[in-house]
Amino acid sequence: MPDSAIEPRTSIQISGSQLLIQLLERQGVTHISGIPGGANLPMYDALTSSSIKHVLARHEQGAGFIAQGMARASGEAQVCFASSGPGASNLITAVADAKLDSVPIIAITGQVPQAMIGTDAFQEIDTFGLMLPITKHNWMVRSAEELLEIIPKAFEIALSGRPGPVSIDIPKDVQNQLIEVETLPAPGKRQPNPKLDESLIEPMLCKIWAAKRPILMIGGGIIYAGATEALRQFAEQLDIPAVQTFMGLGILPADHPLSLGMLGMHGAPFTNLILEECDLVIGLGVRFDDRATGKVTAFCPKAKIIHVDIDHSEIDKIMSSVLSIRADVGELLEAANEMLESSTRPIWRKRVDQLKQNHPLILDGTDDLFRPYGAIKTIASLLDDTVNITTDVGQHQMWVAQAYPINRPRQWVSSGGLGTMGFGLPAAIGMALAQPERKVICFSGDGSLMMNIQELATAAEHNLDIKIIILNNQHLGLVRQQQTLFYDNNLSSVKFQSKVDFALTAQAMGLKGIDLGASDKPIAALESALLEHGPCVINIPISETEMVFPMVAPGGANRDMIHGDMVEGEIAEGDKA
Ligand SMILES: Cc1ncc(C[n+]2csc(CCOP(=O)(O)OP(=O)(O)O)c2C)c(N)n1
Repeated sequence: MPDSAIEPRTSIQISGSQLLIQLLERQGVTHISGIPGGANLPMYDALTSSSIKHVLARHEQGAGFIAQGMARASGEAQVCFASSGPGASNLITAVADAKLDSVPIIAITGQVPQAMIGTDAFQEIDTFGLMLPITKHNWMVRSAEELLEIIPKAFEIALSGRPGPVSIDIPKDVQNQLIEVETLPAPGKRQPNPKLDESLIEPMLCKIWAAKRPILMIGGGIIYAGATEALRQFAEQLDIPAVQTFMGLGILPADHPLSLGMLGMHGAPFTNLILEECDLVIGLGVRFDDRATGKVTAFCPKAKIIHVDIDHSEIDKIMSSVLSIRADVGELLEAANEMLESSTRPIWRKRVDQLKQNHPLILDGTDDLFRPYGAIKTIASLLDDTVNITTDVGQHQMWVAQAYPINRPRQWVSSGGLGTMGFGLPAAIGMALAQPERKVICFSGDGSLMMNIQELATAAEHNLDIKIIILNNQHLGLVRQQQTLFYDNNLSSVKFQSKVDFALTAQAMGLKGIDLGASDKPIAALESALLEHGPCVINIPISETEMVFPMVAPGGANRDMIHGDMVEGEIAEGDKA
């Protein structure tokens, strides 16, 4: 249609809330998770005439993690709503979690009317101040007109460069303000990355060609950049083995010949030992988190570091590099792949294989459904790579990271940086909403699930295809493990004295719940629960004495990892708190 045929938009009066919803629709938002309350009622009023579906969470933290699950699965920015005061403060943990794991969410909160700000009004809290240190950017909206600029900008900021959360606090009078709107702004989009300095690629490749024992350290930045194919080509052409960070699981399929699995605190012995010997680490989209590096001064003692990251504040923050490139890792790898001469490193590859054989990851009890690795391996064997995986936080999270074959990017969603118990279930809900064609398996613990268990009702309400597997040790297992290893087995407040019947709890919330411990044919019961559509809680009792090994003591060097067969006296005194 020629421009002249476009009808000029007749200006109409709309409220700030109606404008907000229209702007969100133009951004392509399909779902918003949240909870209404006094200070955001106008937003909910406007939502009833929108195409956007609302997902009524049972707690605002759940709403935040539902938005995160959608964002982590889709790579798109996702929105959650909360009211002022306790609604906003309940969102905080999910926003902070998104900041540490670079997840683009947009937290929109209601606020008391501007005239009442600072009066300790009912449900008044300084949301702007609270959100400031845990977001990429945040706003307090002063007039409805400002929304025309702020909403597109919020999407642009959340998605551009290193993704992350933003927050928008909207006082109730701004939501109710009537304004004339003639034209709506263009939706906010991911901005192009800063131009890649191509002159740095050749020096980088020269350092890599000159290295005898190089290792790729690959992380979440590669997944967020959509660069897994480029990475695979780069690694294969140069014949360089790769360690994956916790956030990078899935970049290379678990059985790829160059994959060395996860490094760090609960990495395989060979993975950490290979890093002791390498002479060059090429860090791609990683932030050298302490759970990955262990004691920084002891990390990769013989290696020089090359670091590529989109966020310049990560460069040389933890590890000093001999060469750093601030770039989108996908753009860099594609440009580098054009310039590659393929090479092989038979001697280094042989040494890597030798370390792999001599220091394997020992997964005890894989043939027993009622042991951690047995449960995880059995579940993996009954499913395929189409399923999405979320976890909560604790031993179960690390067992899954070690043993479940994560074979594609964005298949694996777990709280890495903040380590938030209560993440797994609402994140699974978000993944199921974003990708309803995929089944979601949420591995949880009996401690973590309790932290957002109310969202079982949300999963039931939407009949989502989520299976919540509880590796139930009747304890806060990972804390118990630390007390056992580092506090002379002085167990303090880690046992749940009263036993929760999770299968019955699930049923009470409107979904299926089974307890494999009470089943005559547990594997058959598991299989049938996994395969049928719909939400289901599957309780698997395990012993509280199960441990996740290897383990590097907090603050310790990766080389000093503690193994399952070490006896009490072998744990260094320095590792004990
Ligand atoms: C919100 C929150 N509070 C406390 C912790 C500290 N913490 C880490 S792991 C853990 C125990 C987790 O227990 P459970 O979910 O049962 O998993 P398990 O370790 O037994 O597999 C605790 C309390 C945390 N990570 N998050």
